[in-house]
Amino acid sequence: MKTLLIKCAVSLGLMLSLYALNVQTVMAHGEKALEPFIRMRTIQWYDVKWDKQQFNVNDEVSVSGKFHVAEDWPISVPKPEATFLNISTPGPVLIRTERYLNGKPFMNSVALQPGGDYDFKIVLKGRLPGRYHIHPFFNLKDAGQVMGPGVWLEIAGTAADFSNEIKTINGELIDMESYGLSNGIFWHLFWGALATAWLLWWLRRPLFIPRYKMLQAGLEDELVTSNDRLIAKVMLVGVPVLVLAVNAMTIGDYPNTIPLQASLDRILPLPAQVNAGVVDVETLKAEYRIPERMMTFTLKINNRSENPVQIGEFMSANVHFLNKDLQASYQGDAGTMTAPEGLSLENPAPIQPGEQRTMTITSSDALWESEKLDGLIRDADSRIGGLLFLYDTVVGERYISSISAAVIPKFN
Ligand SMILES: [Cu+2]
Repeated sequence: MKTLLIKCAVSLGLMLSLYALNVQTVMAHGEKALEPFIRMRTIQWYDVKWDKQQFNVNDEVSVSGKFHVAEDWPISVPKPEATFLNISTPGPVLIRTERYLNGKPFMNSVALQPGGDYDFKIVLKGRLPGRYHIHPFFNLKDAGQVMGPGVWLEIAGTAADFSNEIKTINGELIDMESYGLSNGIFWHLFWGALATAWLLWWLRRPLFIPRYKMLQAGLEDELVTSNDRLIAKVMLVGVPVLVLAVNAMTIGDYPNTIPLQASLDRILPLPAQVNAGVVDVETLKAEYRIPERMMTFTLKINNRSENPVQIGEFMSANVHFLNKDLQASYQGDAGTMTAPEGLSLENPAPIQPGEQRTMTITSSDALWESEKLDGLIRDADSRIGGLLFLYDTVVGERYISSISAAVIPKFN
């Protein structure tokens, strides 16, 4: 007994110390758990921005940005026919008040078109004070969650100040924090009490064996008394009558209601950019060198624009590999998921107008490993996908290409 206790204490202590060592993993809340090919080749987020990251309870905060739905959608992932754009939070620390896709408000799940680009905006309101790690994310039906870039939000103030008042379609002002709460609790307790009473009515008497014996002795008529029959009849009639009566009362009290919506919103992708197809990028080959944590792409670039263009960034699964010679063009926040010198070009000279160039680019950083993207080479689907950002440094135009290729691993 004593040794068992010591063993328990030791393993608990070990678990706790591992926990303390592993803060990074604990904070990662599973965003790396999804297979790399799902994170890299489904929803490709870019230009995601928060309007502020420090605010008070009751203040509004919004996150907006864009995402590309990969053309090279993995064969084993169901097509994005029902997806839900949401915000991952540690509990109800914010409430969502508005949500837009391509400028259109939407309430339900939405079907996305592979190859399309979308613009989103979510408006939230601070509810509980604290410091929280928050991501926008897409729930893909039957596939899982694809996280957008995460940030830390600091909400100041006191929880008691939070108010969530809305005006209903009948013009009534209600507080969503407490509206209908007592009614909900009452009905749960009521049906719970009725069900318990019904069970107890039968359970208070001798149960299986005595009743079985009575059945064997031919006394089945005495097993169910006239009181039992009466109560059963009252239940049989009373419960449906009560449900229908209360339902009729509710309809009388609230004649104008909107049913819970279960339809699918149809929102088309943004119209193709004016500059779509002006700069063409084709991926010929991708190789991953495991010891160096280095992905090399062989690309065929065709510049049909009027100005020279340069490759500025490769982005996949929210990891940004930047060309160190062209960093001014990067608009995002250089947070933890950015390799500021992660991208190097075999030929750094700008691609001239009308030029067709086959070249290799190399993205190397420990992020391939720490973000568990290198697990790709052990997947049954070892294809990579991501966005390549090219910049026209003369007029500041940006060209985005979704690239994808099968990855050949090099083990040494
Ligand atoms: Cu996170």
